[in-house]
Amino acid sequence: MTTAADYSDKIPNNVRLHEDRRLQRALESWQPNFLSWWETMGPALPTRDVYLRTAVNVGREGWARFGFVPTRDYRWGIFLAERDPGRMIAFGEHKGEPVWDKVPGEYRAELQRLIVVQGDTEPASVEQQRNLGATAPSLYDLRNLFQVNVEEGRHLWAMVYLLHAHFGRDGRDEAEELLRRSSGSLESPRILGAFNEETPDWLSFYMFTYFTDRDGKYQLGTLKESAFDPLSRTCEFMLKEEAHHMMVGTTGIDRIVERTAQVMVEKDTDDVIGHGAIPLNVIQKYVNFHYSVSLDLFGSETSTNVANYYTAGLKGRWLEERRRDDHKLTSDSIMVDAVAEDGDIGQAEVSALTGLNADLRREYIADCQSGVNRWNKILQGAGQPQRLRLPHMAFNRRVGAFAGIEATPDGKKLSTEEWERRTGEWLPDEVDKTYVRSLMQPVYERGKIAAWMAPPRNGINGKPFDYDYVHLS
Ligand code: BYC
Repeated sequence: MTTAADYSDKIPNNVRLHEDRRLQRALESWQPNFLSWWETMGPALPTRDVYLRTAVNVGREGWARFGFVPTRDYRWGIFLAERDPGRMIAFGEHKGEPVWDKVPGEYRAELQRLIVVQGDTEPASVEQQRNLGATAPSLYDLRNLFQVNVEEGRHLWAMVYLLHAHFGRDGRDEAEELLRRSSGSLESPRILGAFNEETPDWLSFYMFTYFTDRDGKYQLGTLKESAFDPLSRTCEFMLKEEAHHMMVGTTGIDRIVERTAQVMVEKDTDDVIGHGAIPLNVIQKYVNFHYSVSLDLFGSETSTNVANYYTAGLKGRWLEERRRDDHKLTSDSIMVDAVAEDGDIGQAEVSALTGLNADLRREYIADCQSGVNRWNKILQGAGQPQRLRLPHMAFNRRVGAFAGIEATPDGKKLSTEEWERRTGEWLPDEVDKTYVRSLMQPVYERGKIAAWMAPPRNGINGKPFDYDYVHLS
């Protein structure tokens, strides 16, 4: 049994922090730095309070409570899912051995690296979304933005806890670095590409929560399999919170497509620009952008890093225990996307271990497709023949097999000159971005919604859409 967090503690937690004074003090000395980062890099819109979910426990029943909280007083806790005392390593060369409560010396550097990369994305997304409150389409959406932001803040705490508790001096230094790097900075950018892109408008926000947060779901899913049990338990609990972020992205795009389709029907035109909605071709360009930069987050098609992580037991596969193989993969192979010597886009056979990034990316792509199918059903329901789609794997890639070539969304290779001339056909250009930004006018009136988006079907925690989810100051 785990205990509920005590919210009278400086750092609410279910890890018995009070039993380790040194660790508690170290985290308490990181806390003011986190809070000053939150003040300067977190949500810029001043609010009195927001109707938020706060994690209080990790059990099946009642793991969170809802209530109005001033965001500056939000309490970021440390939560690990319950320990399974009989848990065994499920894959790699240590398969069948008991999981580790401590970091084995030989894997220290790799584990630290994985935790730092994961940790780096969390504050990055908060930074990217900092100014969105100024243009929220409704109080409901504004509240969801803040919910996502505070939980990403908590996920940073989750990784910082691991760094402080298990990686000594190096871990503490890395925890400071996580607050020092910043999204889009020239001198010290965030580690992964997608986390240095801008999220300047709400269409981008929903695309980000759909495509980029979904990479989070898959990466956390593989770290949940880790032989390092504290990492596994942390990720298991993070995934619980992550489900809401997925919902925000999926239904956010649903509602934009729904509104666009509605206007197309009402006005009997594809050209919805004059009517305040977002045209389907612009939505498609945003899909193309966010999907392709998120594909890059999976690393290269062939990677010795990922093979080493797997063999050592540090990072598994998505739903590892459901795979029907030996969970070692030493003699297996897998087909991955590749560019042939003649420059053609094709496939190559590689060892299953080095192809694990491609394996995970494949799971991710299938999941992304399910959203596109939903949006197309909305179009179909409105009697519209147009369809959205995911661009080809090779489109707009900067990491992996296709980093060196350019291709159309259909996967046809292009020369660099042609790519440069035609990218505006496939990726948002200045005209698209300016139009989308022009729609971003705040709607802070209870029960009202911006004209470019349909209202949600349900509110939060049983409350109606027209609830006063946010009190502005
Ligand atoms: N940008 O061997 P390779 C989330 C680097 S999102 C820049 O192909 P590997 C969230 C790579 O680090 C989930 N650099 O890749 C979402 C390596 O550098 P080193 C975040 C990149 O190592 C929304 C070199 O290129 N979690 O949680 O097999 C809101 C060769 O790479 C990129 C994780 O990613 C890139 N896109 O796999 C909030 C899990 N890609 O080491 C949160 C932890 C690769 O040679 N991370 N590089 O200096 C990992 O598992 C792996 O580090 C990666 C890369 C999957 C990212």
